[in-house]
Amino acid sequence: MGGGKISLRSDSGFTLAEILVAMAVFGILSGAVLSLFTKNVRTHTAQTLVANAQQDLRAAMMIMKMDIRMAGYDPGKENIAGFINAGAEEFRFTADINGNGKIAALMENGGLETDPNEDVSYLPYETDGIKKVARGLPNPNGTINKSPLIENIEANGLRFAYAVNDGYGRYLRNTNGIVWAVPGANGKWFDLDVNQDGFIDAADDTADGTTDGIIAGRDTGVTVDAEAIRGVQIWMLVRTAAQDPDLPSLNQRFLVGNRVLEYDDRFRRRLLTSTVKCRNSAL
Ligand SMILES: [Ca+2]
Ligand SMILES: [Ca+2]
Ligand SMILES: [Ca+2]
Repeated sequence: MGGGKISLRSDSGFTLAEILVAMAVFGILSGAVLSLFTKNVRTHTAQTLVANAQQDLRAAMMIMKMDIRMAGYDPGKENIAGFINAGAEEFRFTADINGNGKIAALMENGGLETDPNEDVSYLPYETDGIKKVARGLPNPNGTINKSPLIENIEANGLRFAYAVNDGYGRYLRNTNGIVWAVPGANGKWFDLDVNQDGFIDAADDTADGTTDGIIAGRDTGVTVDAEAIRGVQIWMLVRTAAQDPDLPSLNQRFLVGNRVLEYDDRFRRRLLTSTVKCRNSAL
């Protein structure tokens, strides 16, 4: 090594043993890096799926709430707008949004009004094996045209309950506050807080006499009248588009309106609940 130069060449070369050791070390390192990379990608994918589900859920709830706030909107006081179908699983309402004294669904000439958003339905449906929530608008032929609001909703994962007028101009209450009710088979509102402890939960499923995942409710004796609805509570339960293989099988339980839904699988789920006071609420 003369002249201060460092030779980059080695005259001796590598022995076979050195090469094998180098290859082994490289193999171990790259394996570790690859495994870390794969794990990161999988975690990232799982997080993306959850983030997507969450985002879709919030957007769907926002649209639904905007619609429901308008339910019964009747600027001309023609007494033409309100709830048409207020069920535990779906509902349909009208609002005279353009203030012309008519509702789209009531047009007698077979046509629709300029603003079809005056007659809106929310209901679950399924296409291509994917469960969805539809925002439905009427067709001129009387059928409902369903547009997907959100996908990957669980079976029974869309639920509604109602705060109603007690017949004396006040909210229907139980010992713990405002009643959240669903229509019962006998034409009466049924309070979902069956055991009257201030919460709607799995105990109410049992308190109705049968632990079957369905909260039958407590008969309030107040007759179902769509005009009596003052507020709506909405539950939506979605799952991610794919299972997460890294997730241990989870026992998950959710209270979704009048349902207690249980799962034992590798889907991640998100539940969103919200209440809306109807715009034309007299209370
Ligand atoms: Ca109108
Ligand atoms: Ca309860
Ligand atoms: Ca039950």
